[in-house]
Amino acid sequence: MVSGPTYTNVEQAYLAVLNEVVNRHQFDTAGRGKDALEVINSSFTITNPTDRILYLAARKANIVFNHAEALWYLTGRDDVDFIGYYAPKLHALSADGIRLTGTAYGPRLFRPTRPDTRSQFDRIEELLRNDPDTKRAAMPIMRPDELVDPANPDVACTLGLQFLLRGGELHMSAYMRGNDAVIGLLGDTFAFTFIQEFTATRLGVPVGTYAHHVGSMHVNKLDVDKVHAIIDEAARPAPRRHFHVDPMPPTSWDDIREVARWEELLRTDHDQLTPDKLASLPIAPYWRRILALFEVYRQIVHRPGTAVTQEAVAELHPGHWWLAAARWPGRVPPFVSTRRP
Ligand code: 5HM
Repeated sequence: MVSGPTYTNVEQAYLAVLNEVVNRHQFDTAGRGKDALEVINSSFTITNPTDRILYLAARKANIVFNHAEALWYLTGRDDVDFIGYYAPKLHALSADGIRLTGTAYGPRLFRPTRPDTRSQFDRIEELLRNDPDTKRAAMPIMRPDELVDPANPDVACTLGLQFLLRGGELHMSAYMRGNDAVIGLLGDTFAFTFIQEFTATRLGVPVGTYAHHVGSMHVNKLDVDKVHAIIDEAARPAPRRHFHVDPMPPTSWDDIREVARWEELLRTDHDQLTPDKLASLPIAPYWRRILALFEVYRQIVHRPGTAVTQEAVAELHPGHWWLAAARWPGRVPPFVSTRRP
């Protein structure tokens, strides 16, 4: 049982929130120079959080960035070199040009912190194993010291994440002080539900529900036309694309390190992943398909002026191929649907 608006997947929740903010907003705000429409205290629950991808041409979700951000979090990093390669706009958020202090949730969640040698995540994972009914499996993210400098360009938007192991399933709640309903909402639900699924596989339990609670849910006025285009596309009677989701296999920290090692080799163009090399990696096909995305992106960034090879897109999950072709038309070969699901 869940209370409040409930949706099957992220796409339904995303469309409902956009509709509400654009058509029934409560406030007009102008915080930090951005005029926005706002609804306060926005909450919803998603019953199938692994169905986290939106397939709408008007939105052109960046599936490469989504996976890169999740990996950036899991590896506890805060370097703008890594994440800025996938989203160049993030360079502007870094005060020193090297680190991101607010947007980087990884160090707070996954890096060992005093007083012992464990991360917040390690502690709550152990807690969930030893006391499954615990109400303490919560990981704060925003820190009090982030507001010391009023000019800080990058203050964490997420207050914290909580796990609840109930009815044999791993439920997650995210608490955010503010969320951009067009850009942030999609990226954040992707990353948080990815962490939820990763945690569920580690505990050996099914994924439960995902709840998203936001103090200020808003749409910047500059994005209102785009929101209408997204809502209009979703309302068209023509059947829309939706792809089967690959379930995440049980994943160890060694697997994550191997994925991260290859991510870096590809990002820095020190290596490439041919189908043979990909097939030989000591990780599950699920993670190989994610590295195949990074190989496609390597070709986009490091081989300007050339099309991504057919061989490279053939390694992608079909939904990822569709999204990459929508986002980088002319670079990524058009999606062909006559492939294995
Ligand atoms: O003025 P403020 O610090 O709130 O500006 C940051 C804005 O970035 C948030 O209000 C929100 O619109 C967006 N944001 C988001 O939606 C930022 C982050 C980074 O923590 C995020 N989701 N994860």
